[in-house]
Amino acid sequence: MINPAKTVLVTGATSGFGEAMAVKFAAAQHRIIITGRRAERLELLKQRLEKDYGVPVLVLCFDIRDRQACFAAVASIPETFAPIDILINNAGGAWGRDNVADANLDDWETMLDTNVKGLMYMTKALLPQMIARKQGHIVNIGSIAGKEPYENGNGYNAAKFAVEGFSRALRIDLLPHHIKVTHVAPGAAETEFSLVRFKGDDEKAAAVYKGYEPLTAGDVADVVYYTTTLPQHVCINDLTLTPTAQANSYTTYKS
Ligand code: NDP
Ligand code: 8X3
Repeated sequence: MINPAKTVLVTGATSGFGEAMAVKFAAAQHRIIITGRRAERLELLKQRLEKDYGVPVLVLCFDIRDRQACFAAVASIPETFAPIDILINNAGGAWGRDNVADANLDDWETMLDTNVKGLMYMTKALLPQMIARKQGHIVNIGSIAGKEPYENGNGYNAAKFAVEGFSRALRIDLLPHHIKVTHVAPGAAETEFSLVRFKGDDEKAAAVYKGYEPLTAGDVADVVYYTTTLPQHVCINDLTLTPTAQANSYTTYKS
């Protein structure tokens, strides 16, 4: 556990990694701010965290693609949750998996708006308070898709390469402010990710995780949590984690 309790803002907490990270940090007795578009899920998670761990939980329901909404949400955070110590930019996903010739431009825009621009808006909105305190930690969830491109990954590859590029640039610019920046690049993890990517096609989504043991959202949450527990003078800049069966974004050993 990190002492004393901190405030952790997790974007995209209505499912998958974000939900698991909210649980992990709440279990460690931190104040939690959870965001996403699905209000009912956020409310249920808030009730669960408050009941199970007795920590204060704030819900901010908004679309991360909306620049004004991001800044308004951050401005609405009450004193009891300020300042934010850890920002976990997790909201995102893939939409479509088509050859570049057939790829849908709306999918590309959704991926760039969500994974990249939303992450940049949230970072910009929260930076002033971190800079004022010369303290803070920003964890950006990229992907192995941002390390090595793969067939039909095009728009998602571009978005996640941008996440790593922005994270590395942030790390440099924030050095004088003593703010940590950690880029985390997970491999295949079974969440709602593939269901979103294949637009609700259960069979296609399930096939992604057949023949090997994928990561769970809990595995990713454990690793992200670890990156936030190190002494102030230690920063993990870049961390890749994959299932043991997966070597990189295009090589997985399946039985
Ligand atoms: P999920 O689909 O389970 O979760 C995605 C989260 O992002 C949801 O909470 C969703 O909330 C939120 N989100 C999506 N679009 C928006 C939006 N426009 N505004 C606000 N929130 C949004 O997927 P994962 O948990 O797997 O993914 C989390 C992150 O990890 C993503 O950035 C993904 O790219 C990345 N990743 C996933 C991997 C995997 O294999 N699963 C591997 C590597 C990286 P809501 O829909 O309620 O708005
Ligand atoms: C999600 C992992 O390999 O489907 O970022 O791109 S992958």
